Amino acid sequence: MSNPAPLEAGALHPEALASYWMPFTANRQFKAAPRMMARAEGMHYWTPEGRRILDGFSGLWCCNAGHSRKPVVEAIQRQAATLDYAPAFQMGHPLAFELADRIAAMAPAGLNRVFFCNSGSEAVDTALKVALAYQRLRGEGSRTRLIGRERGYHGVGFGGISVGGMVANRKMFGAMLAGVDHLPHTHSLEKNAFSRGEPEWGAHLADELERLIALHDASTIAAVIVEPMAGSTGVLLPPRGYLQRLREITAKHGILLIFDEVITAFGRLGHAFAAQRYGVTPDMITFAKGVTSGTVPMGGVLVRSDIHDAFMRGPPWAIELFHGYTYSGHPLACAAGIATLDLYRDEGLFERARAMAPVLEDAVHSLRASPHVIDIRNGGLAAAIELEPRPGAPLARAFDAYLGCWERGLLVRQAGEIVCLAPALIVEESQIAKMTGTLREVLLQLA
Ligand code: PXG
Repeated sequence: MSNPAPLEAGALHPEALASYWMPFTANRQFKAAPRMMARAEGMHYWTPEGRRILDGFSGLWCCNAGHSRKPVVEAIQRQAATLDYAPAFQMGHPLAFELADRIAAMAPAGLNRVFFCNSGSEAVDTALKVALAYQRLRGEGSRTRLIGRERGYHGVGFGGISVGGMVANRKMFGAMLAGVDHLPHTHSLEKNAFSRGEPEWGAHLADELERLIALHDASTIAAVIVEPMAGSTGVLLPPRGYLQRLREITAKHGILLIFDEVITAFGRLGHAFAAQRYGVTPDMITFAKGVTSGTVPMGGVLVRSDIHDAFMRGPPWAIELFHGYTYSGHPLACAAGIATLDLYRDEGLFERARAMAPVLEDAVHSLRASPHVIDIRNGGLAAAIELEPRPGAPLARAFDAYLGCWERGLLVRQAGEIVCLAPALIVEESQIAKMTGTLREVLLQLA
């Protein structure tokens, strides 16, 4: 891989730095010492100064096939020059149908209708709306309640933050959706610290759904939404048997089960979908990120065919679902998606993720004796190292670890007091060793 000539550094004047209000960012800290990316290829980024950064986080959990892969780049270029945009409502273009069909073919049996949108947040709001509308169409219109989970992340729309369970994402934004309740999260340092893969303890936490049903009555509950593996909150693997229990309870009470697979779909856990890894089939699956390997924004919802079919009524000219986005099934996203799925298949990347998972597991668990480490968790190509908070300075230690890695040429991600790794599925053993080697060095020097 060639090291490109340094780009012009410092080309931005201070007003340009000020103009952009950055998302989920410490804006003042960033603008005092910007961390910019200029170029990417395979497992690496390059900064404008030409410094090479090993990407330990697939961008933000999304570039699962590695960066700027030629077949994907070329497909996007070709598509932009051929059909830049087609109206998404009352019109189509063939690639959207082809991609939907490809995704349906990879999904668990029965989940074979695909609604497209542009992000994980939109996918979640779409799934919640379909759940409410479906319950109404089948004569269960009193089922308006939605159940999420503590520490869940379902994006930043009002639906997603309502069912989500991360306090900082919720507390500033008023009452949100009415009629939402939450299951308890499944994290227990006491019971499960340093588990390898899915922890032994915690399946009984799914029974809390029975308690919520006893409180609210099943006739008021439309759907339960969970991430099969909670990502943003710092990689919480499902306790063994937990998802099966959720499936049994929801099925028994006529409640839809939605898996939010924005992070877990497309290889992160070594399968097309986490539903397949765990052998549990939900009623809907949300996806985004990896579907285009992060190259063009795209999200979507996989829906059970009979749920979809319940909408197909009324005169033939009637619009069946009053929902959609200008950019649903955007041609560039569809071209990128098809080329990405080809890469996953042709390079056997999901199998590769399964093969590399034990390498990552051993590597991260070797950090157990490093200073400040109070838990290490892993599943597929995702791992988390939880640090003891610095007394009197919450989040500072993990942020320093993040900056220390950046200074040493490694991109990781901070989630609260947790440092996360989620390399692309093309990662090499030596690169995993470099990631944990850098982390070991950084941990040793942390205050
Ligand atoms: N659901 C889940 C499970 C997610 O992880 C979203 C919905 C929202 O997707 P959009 O495309 O609207 O951002 C996500 C996004 C992190 C991190 O560091 C995680 C996400 C996004 C950015 C950073 O863990 N997840």
